[in-house]
Amino acid sequence: MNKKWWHDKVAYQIYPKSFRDTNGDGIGDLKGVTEKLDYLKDLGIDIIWLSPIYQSPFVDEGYDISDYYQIDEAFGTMEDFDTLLAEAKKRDMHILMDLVINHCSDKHEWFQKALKDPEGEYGDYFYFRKGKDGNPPSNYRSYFGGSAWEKVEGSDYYYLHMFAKEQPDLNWNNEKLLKELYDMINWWLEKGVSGFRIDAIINIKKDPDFESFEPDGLDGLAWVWRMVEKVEGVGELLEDLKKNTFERYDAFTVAEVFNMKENELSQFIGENGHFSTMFDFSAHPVFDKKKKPYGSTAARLEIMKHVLFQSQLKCENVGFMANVLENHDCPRCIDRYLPPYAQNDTGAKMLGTISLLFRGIPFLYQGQEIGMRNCRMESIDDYDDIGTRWEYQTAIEAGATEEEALEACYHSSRDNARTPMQWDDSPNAGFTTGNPWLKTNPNYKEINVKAQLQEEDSILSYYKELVALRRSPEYREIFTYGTFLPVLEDVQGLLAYERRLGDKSIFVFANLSEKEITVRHNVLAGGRILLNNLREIPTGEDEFTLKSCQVIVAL
Ligand code: TEU
Ligand code: CA
Repeated sequence: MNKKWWHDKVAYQIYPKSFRDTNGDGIGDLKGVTEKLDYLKDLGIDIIWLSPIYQSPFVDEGYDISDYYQIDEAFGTMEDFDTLLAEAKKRDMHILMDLVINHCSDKHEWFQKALKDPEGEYGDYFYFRKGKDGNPPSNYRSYFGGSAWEKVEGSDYYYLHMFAKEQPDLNWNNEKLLKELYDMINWWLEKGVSGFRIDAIINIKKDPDFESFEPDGLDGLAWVWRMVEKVEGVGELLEDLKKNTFERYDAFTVAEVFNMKENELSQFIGENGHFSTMFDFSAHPVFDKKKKPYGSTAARLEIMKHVLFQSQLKCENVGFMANVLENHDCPRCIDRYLPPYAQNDTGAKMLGTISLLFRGIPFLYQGQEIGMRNCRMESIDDYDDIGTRWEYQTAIEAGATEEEALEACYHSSRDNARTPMQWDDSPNAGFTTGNPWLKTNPNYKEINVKAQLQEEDSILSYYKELVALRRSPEYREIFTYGTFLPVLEDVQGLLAYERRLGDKSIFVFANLSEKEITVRHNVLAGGRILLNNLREIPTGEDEFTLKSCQVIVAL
């Protein structure tokens, strides 16, 4: 395998709106990101992915872009961005932009022109179709609920939006549009960004017939991803995209891909893949609480183990996946993945260790390193997220009480990850001196960066050690290029694996269960423990004991 500059890097996602506000308007900004670069450097971060900072009406928090060449004024200016780039470079850190090119904002100039003349030049940048017998062209339900077709007032046309109606889908069959997108991407690469996180990219290929599907809900609609799963040929579009942009700059790309077809992995990642890497979301459905068959959270953890192992093995000879526990679309990982007995510092450290030492590119999400938690909101008005609002409304319409609907949001809302970053115990967690755009989690007095920097046993101190171990000159190679081998996979409640390179091996043993576990393995016979999330030190020649949620890394 040819070595690439990004193979051994550790990445961190920033959600700029909630990271650090420097001018008191309650909205995080680019100056705030620059201010915290040293903090991130100290944590061991090499690559920073910024969620969208382009000009946007913020219907979907920046994932609706109205000008790809402008920084939204809420975040600052292009000069602020250039400063951030330069300061990052000085520290040998890389910046990734978020590339949202499946759709743009309805306020984008292209769409404004298209609306005036759906049959004209710009109309073909989008998908305008005539309705059928007074109904939309097909029965697709958008990702955020409701029809994926929006009627153009005063005409027979509808336009396609797989996400919100303010996010019209771009027509990737239009060569002129592609040229505009490629030029834009290259413009950012010329500027010095190291690559992109690529949003919702699997959706760019449409079935031109827009066939309806058997309804899968009482609304008579079918999820639009049914079309994505069925249609062929996304690969050609992705290759063309890569050849005309990323490849020319040796850029790093990490794709957000749901609904990939079986056996296509080698086309997506690896030496000749469309992307450098893509997020490993294989454990996602296991924690979807609506999917009952998986049972209790403890049972789900056990299933997660097998699913993630499968995924590790599948990509072994193909390429690198990007390992994530959190992002801006998910609840916090402690609340989401861990059973009540593990929802504590020990459990958080265990999860982090498992994820960061897997083979692949680790991605941390802001606040994960201090164990930030889901946030309770008083009413639906405290929520901002468009997806949450729809879920709440649907629950109410289905007969849930307000309390029940809010409880569901508390567990699943994307806003759980979007509350302000907790820097210290001053008002609003040191995020802003003004009114934060989204409520600050009241637990910031206990959970914040400042306190954890001072505390040797904190989650943050542990993450620093963990990242340092992964990046250390001694072990960097093995954690990057070592193969992944499951260890004692059939032992219930134990998650263990080996990373092996040449004649060197490192083992990770984690006790997922509530009870102590005796591990029949001789790693500690003459072996050495490199990392341990508890003070209790396991010993034993042929076997050793791990407390509940204890994890050790041993050599
Ligand atoms: O997410 C794509 C996507 O499929 C999500 O909508 C996902 O289904 C949902 O968040 C699960 O809760 C990306 C971005 O990450 C997301 O923030 C955007 O809203 C979306 O694209 C549209 O750009
Ligand atoms: Ca601000």
